[in-house]
Amino acid sequence: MIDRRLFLASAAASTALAATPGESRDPTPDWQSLARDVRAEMAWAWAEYRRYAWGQDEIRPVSGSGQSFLIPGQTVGLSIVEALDTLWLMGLDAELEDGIRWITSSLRFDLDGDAQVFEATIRLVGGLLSGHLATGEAKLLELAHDLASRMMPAFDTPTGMPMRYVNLVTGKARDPLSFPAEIGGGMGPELVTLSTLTGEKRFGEAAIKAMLALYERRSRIGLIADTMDVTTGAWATRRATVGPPTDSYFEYLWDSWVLTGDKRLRDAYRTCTAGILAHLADRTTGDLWFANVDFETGERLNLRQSELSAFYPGLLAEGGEHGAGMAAMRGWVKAQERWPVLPEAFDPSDWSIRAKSNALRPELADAAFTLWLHDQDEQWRHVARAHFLNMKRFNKAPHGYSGLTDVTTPGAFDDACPGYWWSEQMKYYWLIFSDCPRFDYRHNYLSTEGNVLKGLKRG
Ligand code: DMJ
Repeated sequence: MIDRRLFLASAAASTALAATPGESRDPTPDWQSLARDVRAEMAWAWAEYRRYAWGQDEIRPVSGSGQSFLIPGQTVGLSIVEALDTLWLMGLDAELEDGIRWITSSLRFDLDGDAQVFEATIRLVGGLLSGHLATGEAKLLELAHDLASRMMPAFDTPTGMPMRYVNLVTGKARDPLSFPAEIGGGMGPELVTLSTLTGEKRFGEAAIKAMLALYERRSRIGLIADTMDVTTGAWATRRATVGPPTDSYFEYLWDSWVLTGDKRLRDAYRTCTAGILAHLADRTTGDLWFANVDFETGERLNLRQSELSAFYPGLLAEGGEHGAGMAAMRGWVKAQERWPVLPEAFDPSDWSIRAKSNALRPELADAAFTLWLHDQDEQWRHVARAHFLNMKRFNKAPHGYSGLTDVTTPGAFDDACPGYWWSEQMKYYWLIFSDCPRFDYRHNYLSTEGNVLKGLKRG
């Protein structure tokens, strides 16, 4: 039974930022008008990016300039690539054409620099693939194939788990000390999809091998730690968490099973989830949170939460643990009532803030969207609506949307709009409010970066 009081659960606001008043509690919002508002904000932000940072990885929305993100000193138009399928879903077709023109004329990957394999895969390979699936533009697939091919040498390790960085010209890989999200969480769905579209199995096979190699190194109680040497396969730390730097690993076990039907991945997901529910689940506050624990003994370390863990309730529901997902979301909704823009880290035992910035994060909107896809309960739309209205109120800077250096101080912008903003929350808001005719709400797949790799309805 769904607890409809969840959304209304209140926690006293303890910060200078107060939730958007009055209208955020409207019981019967006009979803279509909200969707139009989301689209208008996307179009406005795109125009600002077009004017002040065109072709740069990211806009600096306060100073009205651009900056590189993926490869120091180089730019790959990251924001354009990340925006492609969102623009298409919103029907911002002129903007989309403009972006594709830039990509086909200017984007290349023969760049002599070290790319972080995880980020380049989820953002660029994934963005190009979803852009290709949305538009049919062959050049986007060609570029995704070129970039992934340049990164494959990273997988050439004794364990099959990838190094963190690889030079896109020489193929020289570096940094063997890596994390579950980057080893197994950042490749599966993108590389599997690339294999499907190109017929070249090597991409998906490498990703799945890496995911399973990590899983084989789990502890007796079914947990993984958070740092590993990919050349030796030895753990370098003992902390088990559902937050970073492990988070997407669990997501991609499940997703890759759904995309490939490979039962080894499903079983691995189930074993990991059982270990998490048995040893990390914590109800001491009255809500369901997931603690950080020792991966071999299960001994509790602390209850500190990263904002990035807010995706987890959605994954639990997707993976068959709907009740646990609902329960876990309750705490996050309380956190949003307390801090309209969530801090990067906090401790729900005493609601103390442990890191007061917020890098314009999408995870709570992600979970609301995933839960809504799963059960169509209106309360998730309300959670997404509050997230959107709070973002509009507190993150809107002169030339776009910005992260915050301090969520308790109005106007404390960090002058950065991460690429994922174009691919994630704007898409989640749009899809949850708009009843978009270009999206298949029943059969779809969105990657960890929000790229739609299944469910785009063309023509
Ligand atoms: C995004 O790049 C992806 O959602 C990733 O899985 C985690 N972090 C960011 C957004 O916060």
